[in-house]
Amino acid sequence: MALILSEIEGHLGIITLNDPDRRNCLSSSLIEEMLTVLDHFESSGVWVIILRAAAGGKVWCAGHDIKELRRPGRDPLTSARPYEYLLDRVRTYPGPVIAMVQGTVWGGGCNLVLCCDIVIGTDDVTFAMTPAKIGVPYNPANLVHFINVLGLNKAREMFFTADPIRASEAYNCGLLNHLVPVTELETFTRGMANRILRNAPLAIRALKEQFRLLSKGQPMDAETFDKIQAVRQRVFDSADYAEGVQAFLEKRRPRFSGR
Ligand code: YXS
Repeated sequence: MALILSEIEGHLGIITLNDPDRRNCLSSSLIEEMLTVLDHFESSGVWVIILRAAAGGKVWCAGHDIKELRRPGRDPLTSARPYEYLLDRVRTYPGPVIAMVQGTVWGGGCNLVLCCDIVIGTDDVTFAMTPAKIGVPYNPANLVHFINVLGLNKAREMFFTADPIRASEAYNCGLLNHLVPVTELETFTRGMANRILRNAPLAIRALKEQFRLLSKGQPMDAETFDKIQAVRQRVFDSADYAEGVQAFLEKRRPRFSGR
């Protein structure tokens, strides 16, 4: 079964996450399929994309495939990983990507949503950032997006508590552009995609690239980069990171020791 479904309607492309058994977690095979679809969309003249999950699932995306996370002692979030490449592909796709979300969104799934240009969700949607729950050393390149969108304090709360943010909260802090009833989600999202499609694609492409470049973090000096890497390495070398992953595999609560 395909983990990603795709359709093209004129200049509109639709991508559907379709691995409900594994709660649409971002396995390397799902990512590979999605990258293939994005390449196909680009070469087929798709100007606007809607990214959604197959109807009926309670989980929109369960985040990284925890079973594929690199073992302790290795950075689990290096930029060479296919996941980082996917985020970059979504951010730099030459046209807006609209996330159409319902249900729960976890960890790397939240980051994927944040990389989209517009986010439309229903009132049952929740977003949870989970690295602290698993013991993962989050990386600065991705943290910047959360700070940009949520603001520093809300981002801190979301990461420190790992509590899910409800739809109304996500709307109030700007993570969701629109909050719509579930029965109107598809019509509303398609309506917006069609309004964008009536506008000049080259102008929109240039706008998207400018928004991306203007919202990047400040350049980082070598000393700051080294300090951040050292802080993160302490985490991925830790017994707690090993415990976080092991607890997920054993379907139990992790017992963190701070070592
Ligand atoms: O037991 P089987 O083989 O059927 O598989 C189960 C789960 O193991 C699998 N699954 C996952 N496998 C790998 N990675 C995942 N993230 C993942 N999530 C789920 O799917 C099968 C069904 O899961 P189950 O029985 O737990 O479903 P449920 O409906 O009772 O609960 C759904 C969830 C989403 C609440 C639950 O599966 C869950 O808590 N998943 C993990 C959510 C999470 O913590 N995601 C963050 C992943 S780590 C990440 O994204 C970054 C590293 S970070 O955190 O830094 O951003």
